[in-house]
Amino acid sequence: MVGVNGTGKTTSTAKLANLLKKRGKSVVLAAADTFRAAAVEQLEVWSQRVDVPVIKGSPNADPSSVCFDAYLSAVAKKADFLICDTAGRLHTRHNLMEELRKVQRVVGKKDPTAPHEVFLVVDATTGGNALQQAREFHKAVPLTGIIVTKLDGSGKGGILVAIQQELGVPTRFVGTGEHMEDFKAFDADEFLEQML
Ligand SMILES: Nc1nc2c(ncn2[C@@H]2O[C@H](COP(=O)(O)OP(=O)(O)OP(=O)(O)O)[C@@H](O)[C@H]2O)c(=O)[nH]1
Ligand SMILES: [Mg+2]
Repeated sequence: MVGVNGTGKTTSTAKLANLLKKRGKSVVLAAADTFRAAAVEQLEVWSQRVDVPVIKGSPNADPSSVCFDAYLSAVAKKADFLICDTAGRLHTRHNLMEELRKVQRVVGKKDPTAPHEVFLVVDATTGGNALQQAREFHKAVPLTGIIVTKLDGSGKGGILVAIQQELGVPTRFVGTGEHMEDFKAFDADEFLEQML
């Protein structure tokens, strides 16, 4: 999970874990936001609600090492999915975008096909800046999908159309509130109905 600050990465990580678990899949979470002290705790609280294990590192640990350890742990547990919650970062900050590339490289050492998905979490109320975010993140770590959050707010998420058109990155999930169940697979027809 990648994205700028406060878009809903941690919440979406937990919601997605919950969705997968309900479908009978086993999930492990990686607390790769080692930047903010409260971030690990936030993910831990969610993981208890969802009832999935969370792998964390020491404070200020390199996020790529947390993801690497989490990968090994997920494989040892024979988990179906590992979801890594990364720290919010501005798409204009080169060094922070490099950090994401490193996560990808390090996880890729064990499995060159990993990460199998990279989801950019965008806030529906952001408007046109979401396209710029998508461009920059896509350059750093090729995105496989978008999760659009806060569709329960004032934003309608029209920018998703531009992201799909320009970058070919499809929207995969939508967040429609702060609760665990406020999350579902993206439905283009339903989305269009709401836009019009
Ligand atoms: N209304 C609404 N609020 C949401 C949704 N998704 C997340 N939020 C709220 O947005 C705020 C930020 O969510 P987080 O999951 O902490 O966002 P984050 O991207 O992990 O933030 P950083 O790690 O600080 O970058 C929280 O108050 C969430 O409850 C959504 O779909 N709808
Ligand atoms: Mg977070």
